[in-house]
Amino acid sequence: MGSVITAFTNLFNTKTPYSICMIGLDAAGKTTILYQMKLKSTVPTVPTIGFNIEKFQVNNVEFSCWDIGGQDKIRPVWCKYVDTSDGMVFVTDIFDEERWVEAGEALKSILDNYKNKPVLILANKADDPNDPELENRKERMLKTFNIESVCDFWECRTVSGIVSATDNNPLVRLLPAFEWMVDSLEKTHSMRKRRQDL
Ligand SMILES: Nc1nc2c(ncn2[C@@H]2O[C@H](COP(=O)(O)OP(=O)(O)OP(=O)(O)O)[C@@H](O)[C@H]2O)c(=O)[nH]1
Ligand SMILES: [Mg+2]
Repeated sequence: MGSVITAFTNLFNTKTPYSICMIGLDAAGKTTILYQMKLKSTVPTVPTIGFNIEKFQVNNVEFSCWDIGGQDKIRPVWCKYVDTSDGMVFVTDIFDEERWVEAGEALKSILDNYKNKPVLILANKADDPNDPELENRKERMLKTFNIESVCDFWECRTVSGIVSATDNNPLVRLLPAFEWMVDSLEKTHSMRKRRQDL
């Protein structure tokens, strides 16, 4: 009975869904994160040829999340999905240093036409939250991306999409990252509304 009441309460408390788009190089971990958020478990994945779309909730806010394949032949269609989304999540492998330049260029090519919308960078595969080198690695990655020069509405969090020996609950870091997206979308939404009301 309790769970029926909770489900009913959640139904009426759910706010307008936001559409977000998750992009990033192939094998960065986008699909893994999508299903971790939706199913709260680690699922086996295959490379995404095209896209997946799923809904999940963060604090009663519903996200409709597009997960677009990252192989180079699919990247030209990213902008089509990004343009119609309220916010963008860029997933990158924090340990694949050899591909940071490629990832940064792919991100920049999208940001050229993407203004005033929040960008959440998930530095993924940071499986050990206590790794003392993580922050330094993140800073070096962002420096390679040269993010400051191309975007002023962004946040970067180190996360892991999987349950591992060093992280038995990836949602502990994933949830606050998506909460940043919720807050940012609500801010931009109310700013836009205020401008329309003027
Ligand atoms: N160690 C570790 N492996 C991960 C993590 N996230 C994903 N993986 C693994 O990385 C591989 C690629 O993950 P996917 O989620 O399919 O990557 P993707 O970004 O969706 O790739 P495309 O669909 O090709 O664009 C899989 O073997 C995952 O199990 C993580 O946080 N840590
Ligand atoms: Mg995928």
